[in-house]
Amino acid sequence: MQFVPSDHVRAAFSATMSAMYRTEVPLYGDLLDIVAGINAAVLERDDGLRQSLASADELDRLDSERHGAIRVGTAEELRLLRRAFALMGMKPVGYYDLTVAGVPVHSTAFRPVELEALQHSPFRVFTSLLRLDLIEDADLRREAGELLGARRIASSRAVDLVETGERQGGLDPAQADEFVAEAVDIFRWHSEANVPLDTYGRLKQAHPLIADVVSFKGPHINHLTPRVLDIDAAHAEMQRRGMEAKAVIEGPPRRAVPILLRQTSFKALEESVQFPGAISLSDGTHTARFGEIEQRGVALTPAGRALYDSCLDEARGQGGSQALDYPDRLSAAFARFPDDLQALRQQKLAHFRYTVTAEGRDNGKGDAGRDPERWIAEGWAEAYPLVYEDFLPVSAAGIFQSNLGGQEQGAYAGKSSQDAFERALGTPVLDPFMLYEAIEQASLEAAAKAVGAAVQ
Ligand code: OOG
Ligand code: NI
Repeated sequence: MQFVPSDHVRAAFSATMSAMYRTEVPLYGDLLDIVAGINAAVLERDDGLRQSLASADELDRLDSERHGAIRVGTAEELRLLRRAFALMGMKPVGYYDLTVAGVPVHSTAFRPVELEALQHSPFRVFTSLLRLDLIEDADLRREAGELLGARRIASSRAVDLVETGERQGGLDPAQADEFVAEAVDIFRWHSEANVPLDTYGRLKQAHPLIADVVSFKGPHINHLTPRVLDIDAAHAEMQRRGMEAKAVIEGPPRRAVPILLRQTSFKALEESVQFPGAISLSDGTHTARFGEIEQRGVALTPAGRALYDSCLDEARGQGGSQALDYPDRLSAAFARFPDDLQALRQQKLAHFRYTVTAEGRDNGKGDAGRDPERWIAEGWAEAYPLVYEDFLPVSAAGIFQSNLGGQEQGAYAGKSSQDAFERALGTPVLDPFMLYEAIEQASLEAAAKAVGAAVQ
């Protein structure tokens, strides 16, 4: 049997989700327009960027690139989604503990991990698991547990198709189409709540996120985020259009060489919800879905990340991140972070991928040495920054908070629990740093061979 490559299933899933979300949240369509306009303008005025994106095979992925975010209630739900995402070539990468920011979840990102897969369709889903154990009120905790235990987020056909895919080692074209439709359905918005209005109120009092997860039939997608090449322009355009954008852009400041990830979002929409009651439906509202735009830069090594964290801490330590002078403080704190490609490479702060030029290939006989800086200086090789494919915990906390209508909350007491998360997931999460390192090393090996470096 001929199976559909998992990269194609993921691309279809990403496109279908985007189409669905566009009808559910029309403002998302506006974000896509903003991003398309800015990306076209940036590529038009910056030919160097266009050429380097084209040579790095990144131009094509740009238009379809996005991430989604969902929140699940139980280990069973998380495991089922892990299996469904696996059929789309997405694996759990990284562990994010949001309890330190007062949000009762911990999370991972399902995403493709290999270079070719990322280039084909870099879709990722930030997936959070509710930590019921952090609900203080024992009765409410039990009630929430029962509600979650009783719901089924996927149709039985969706579960069948996951099992079929696992058994066969893939899905044939008809099965893949049906699987994509069933999988997208899991993340649809349901405007009828699962619980009466007063239960919703009690859950919301415990934490708005608990109400968002427990009160509905499934893990509705709460945002889909396109990738823009100039987030400052996007942020300004959101404000110009009267969208309620966040006060500041999350992440690093604007740089000549963008690093990691910068994000901005508009406030969650107030949506009407019908709550079942003893006698009749009552009307209420809920805020869940919002819009976000992001700019992705180069992935940092552990040393680069440590420097990033220390610069960020410095800026945040001098006063809140919502203060008007924050962008200036942020830029000042990052002055000690090198801001050109060569320095980032030589100081091993960021990850690169090396490809050999035609000249380098011709050279491929003598001993070119093992030093990629020499290959570059001789014109034998080129280095491309590896795109950061993951998320940032401090930024994620800021995004959660601004969209739960909440103020910054104190941390939940203690117990970060990667172990418990991995037990719920049924597998360890992958270490993002190792994935970038593997891509860089593989490219170095291949380049070394091609330029005729001595075999070690
Ligand atoms: C996820 C928030 C985190 C990001 O881009 O950092 C996130 C959520 O609100 O469920 O999406
Ligand atoms: Ni997001």
